Amino acid sequence: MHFTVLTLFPELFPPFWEHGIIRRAIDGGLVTATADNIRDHAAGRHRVTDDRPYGGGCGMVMKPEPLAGAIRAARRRCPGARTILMSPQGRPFDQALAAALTACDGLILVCGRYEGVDERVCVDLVDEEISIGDYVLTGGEVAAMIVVDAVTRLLPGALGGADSAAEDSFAGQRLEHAQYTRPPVFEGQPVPEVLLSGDHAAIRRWRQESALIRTFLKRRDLLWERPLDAGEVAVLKRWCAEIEALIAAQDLPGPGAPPGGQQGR
Ligand code: 9D3
Repeated sequence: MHFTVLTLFPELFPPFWEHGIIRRAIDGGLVTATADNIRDHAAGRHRVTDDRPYGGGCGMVMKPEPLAGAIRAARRRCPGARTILMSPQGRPFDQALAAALTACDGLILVCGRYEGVDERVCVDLVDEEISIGDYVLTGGEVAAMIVVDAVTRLLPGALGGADSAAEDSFAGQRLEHAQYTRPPVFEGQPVPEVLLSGDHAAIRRWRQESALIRTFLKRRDLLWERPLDAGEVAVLKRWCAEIEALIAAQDLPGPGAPPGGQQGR
């Protein structure tokens, strides 16, 4: 995968891709990454890249010529690349879009600054516009880093075997189960006993339950996006039965006992 970022601030990028998994992907020949300065394609002694908007209004617009020059130069170097404009008007970026982009030969990520980009560049030279979410940034650079980051870790070989990207919880519309490492008790909080038991089937069941209940509490919307599997239905029925028993116990004189004994979670 060849990433080319077109930006007025290319110096932001080397610190980003010279570390961690992206660095390893570059060293391993899986990825190339360059950041080109759009200003290098601007004309005149002052290399101006912005201008006032036709029709008036505050703020500046990115001039089309430097952007077009930068995009065409990047395409000459990587003819198979897809040209993506980072833009608040773009398609919302998500895990499925990240996975789809791994099929590209290269990505040319165009970062806007100022109030926006001359529309004629978008129409002629951009294949797709991507937004990273409904909040306002100062430019597309951080958004481009997010796309490079999410796509790179999905490339076969980028994570190095053990941690398969296919196991990502977001790919399955579930949050991750709770995680623990040593020490066994931290500031009075113990690690759930089952995780120390060595009973791998019980640990798998506990993790599935933890993932499901955390998703129910933190991101209930995800549970409506794909059907529950049989194991998940069984977990919810058990919780449901216990909640109903708890409510029913309130109608009895005195405190009721939980049916399965106290099971802290
Ligand atoms: C006043 C109208 N603004 C649109 C919401 C103008 C404007 C603000 C900020 C135009 C561009 C920008 C800079 N943002 C990006 O370049 C950007 C972005 C974003 O702001 N949010 C989410 N995703 C992205 S991708 C690029």
